[in-house]
Amino acid sequence: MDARAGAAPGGAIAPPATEIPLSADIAAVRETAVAVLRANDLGDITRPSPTLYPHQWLWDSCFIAIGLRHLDPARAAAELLSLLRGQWPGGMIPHVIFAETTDYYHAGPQRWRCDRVCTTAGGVQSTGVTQPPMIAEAAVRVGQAMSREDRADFYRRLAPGLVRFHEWLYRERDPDDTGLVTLVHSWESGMDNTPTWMEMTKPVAPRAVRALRRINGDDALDALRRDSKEVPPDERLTSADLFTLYRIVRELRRSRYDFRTIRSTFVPLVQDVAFNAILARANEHLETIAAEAGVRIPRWLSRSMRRTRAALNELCSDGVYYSRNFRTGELLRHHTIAGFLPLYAGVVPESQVDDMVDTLMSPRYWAQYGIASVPTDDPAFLPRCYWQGPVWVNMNWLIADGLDRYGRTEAAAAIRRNTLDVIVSSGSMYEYYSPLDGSGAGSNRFSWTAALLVDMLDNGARPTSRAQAAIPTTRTPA
Ligand code: 2M8
Repeated sequence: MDARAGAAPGGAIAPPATEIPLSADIAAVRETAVAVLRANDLGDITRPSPTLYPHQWLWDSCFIAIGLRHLDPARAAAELLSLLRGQWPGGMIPHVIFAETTDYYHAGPQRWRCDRVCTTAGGVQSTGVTQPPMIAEAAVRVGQAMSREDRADFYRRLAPGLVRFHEWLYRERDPDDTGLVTLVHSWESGMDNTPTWMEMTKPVAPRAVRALRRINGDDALDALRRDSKEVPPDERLTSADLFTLYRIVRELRRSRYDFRTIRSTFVPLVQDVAFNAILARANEHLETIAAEAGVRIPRWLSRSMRRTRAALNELCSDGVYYSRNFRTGELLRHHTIAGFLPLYAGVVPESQVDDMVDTLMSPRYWAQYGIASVPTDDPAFLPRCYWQGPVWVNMNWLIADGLDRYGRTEAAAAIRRNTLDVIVSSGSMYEYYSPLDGSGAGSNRFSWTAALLVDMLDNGARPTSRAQAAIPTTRTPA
């Protein structure tokens, strides 16, 4: 069942910030956020963080554009249009478009070698997989901040590539017309080491990793990695998991990044619930953008897009949404933040919404600071480890947006307030935060945290006075 009829219309910009003035302290935190965005700006792309992530990431750029629209709508539009530079002739928009920099990234072009094995954008180096299709959402948000003429021009430039991207998603990744697209790597989900994906990847670990695991010697691998130089290793995924992800990239490369070939390899294939929920919402926005730009959506694509909404509900069991193993059809029964994204898509039947909100607001997910990416009582929960427990600002933003459209505006406001509390009391733009004590973890000076803070503040959300009292007097410089 589709609950859209009961949901409030989405996408409208909330009351302008000018209606609710910022206190000096909050204005200073906002300035820190703006400084982070400026420092990470490489011209028409923004890197997620200055050290750990020196290139352009697909969904990062979308969240970044959502914040940048408040500062400079034209620059925000450029951020999204720049994603098309990396679009492959078949339509895929890669998850990372490599910038011209010598800065080290652990999964750089040499790991992918895309232009040696298949036809890529040419002249632009990228990875061979994609990421959650947030572009249409971001484009609509940016469009709302533009004049009618500027928006029409922006949409005309974006729409043809965006339609080709959605065509690619269905043609290449849903060849059986299930309505759900299939992912070939956890990096495509954006939630790299979430327990769902780790369950799928563990069995395909490289032989050496499996041997070391048997003798509890996985730590020996730590010396071989460089991504944990900026961030303590226990805030990242384990070395064993990382080397397994590298192995999967090798296999994808051998398959020339072609789904029909990948299907016949050992690569784990997942119909990821969060990715498909984001796609369902993106499809709605795509229709708006294409109509305004005068670009036609092929009939077959419209049919596929419609199927996604219904198919998402096949992923629900006893009121919980899960990802599904594409090969076996089994639900991957891990409770994680991904299971709440159907609220963002607006596909959760009205009768189920309050139960989901109660779960979200229960101490399992909402400890001191919500919302934990893995429930706090789950054996896999680690409060400061990446996608295995920490609070992520983008997840909170998406869920709050969905709740607004369901008319659960109080719950949405509580999530935003709580998100602002956690950022504001740290005083810095961390990649993620512990749900237990609000301490920042991962990379500091992280762009989407900064951008979404600006977006929430400029749309009128405010932290509590408790958080304002906790603002540290010395902040990490941007
Ligand atoms: C993280 O993922 C990258 C690989 O894509 C990495 O760890 O190197 C994830 O949190 C992902 O969602 C995010 O887009 C990326 C850049 O912020 O970092």
